[in-house]
Amino acid sequence: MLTTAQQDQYQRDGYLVLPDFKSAGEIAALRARAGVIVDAFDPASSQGIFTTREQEKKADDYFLASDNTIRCFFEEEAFGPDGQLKQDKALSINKIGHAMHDLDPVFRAFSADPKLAAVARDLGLAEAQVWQSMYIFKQPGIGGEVRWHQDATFFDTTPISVTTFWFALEDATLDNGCLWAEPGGHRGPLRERFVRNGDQVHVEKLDNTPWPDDRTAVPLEARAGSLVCFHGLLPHYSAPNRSPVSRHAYTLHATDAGTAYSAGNWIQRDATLPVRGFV
Ligand SMILES: O=C(O)CCC(=O)C(=O)O
Repeated sequence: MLTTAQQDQYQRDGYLVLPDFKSAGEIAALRARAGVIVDAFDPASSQGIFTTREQEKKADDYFLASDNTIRCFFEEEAFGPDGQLKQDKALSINKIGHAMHDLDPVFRAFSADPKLAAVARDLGLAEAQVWQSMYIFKQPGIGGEVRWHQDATFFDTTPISVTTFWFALEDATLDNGCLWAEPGGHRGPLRERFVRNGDQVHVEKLDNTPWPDDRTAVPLEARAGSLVCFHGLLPHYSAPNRSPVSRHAYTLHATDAGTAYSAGNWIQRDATLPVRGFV
């Protein structure tokens, strides 16, 4: 599936952009399905917002219970001082997560793609296991920043194998908050580990290497339909979206079955919902 040059580029930079990976039809189906999920979402049922300290525990619980379900999360800036949504619900959701790829037939159809399985193999995942899906809206005006991080923080395996598959569902540009990455940064250490113990989570500091300077980061602008693949150790972030245009994206996080998946990872699976691959 990938050329030797593309594989070399991935090894060198820690990421690879594959334009025109998904068709307009596939994207339209996923976007429509996300719209239906948001439509059905009752904001009153959610504490998935972080506005006050007392709400943090509830927000943590709401987040942790989304591991193997489908839940909507608000943008942090979705609410005004009166606690009311500042704009329509459909323009207030930050993301949907985290098991649509297994639980929703439309998301499953998008995610179970032999082409994707072939790319994963070429990137070193001999037997991919897909743990998480996220539909990220990056809403116009209020789309939240995602700070520098490494995805291996959340999906620890020995040896490290997590690989991110990020699909641009709209053009991702400098204006609407495209991804930024540190080329070659995947050769650095894992800085933090996000550890779950029952309904508690904490972040372990593993390494004091500072996050890259924003000035050395490169923007990963991507046309709708592009697939951006990146290594689990690659430091990356995305800026807030202050533009009038949304930046929808869909991501999948996969590890290799031949590695040891940490019991401390926040998403675990059992026989009721076994982890699956791309096909
Ligand atoms: O889409 C974004 O803005 C951030 C996504 C991301 O960091 C990830 O999928 O790991």
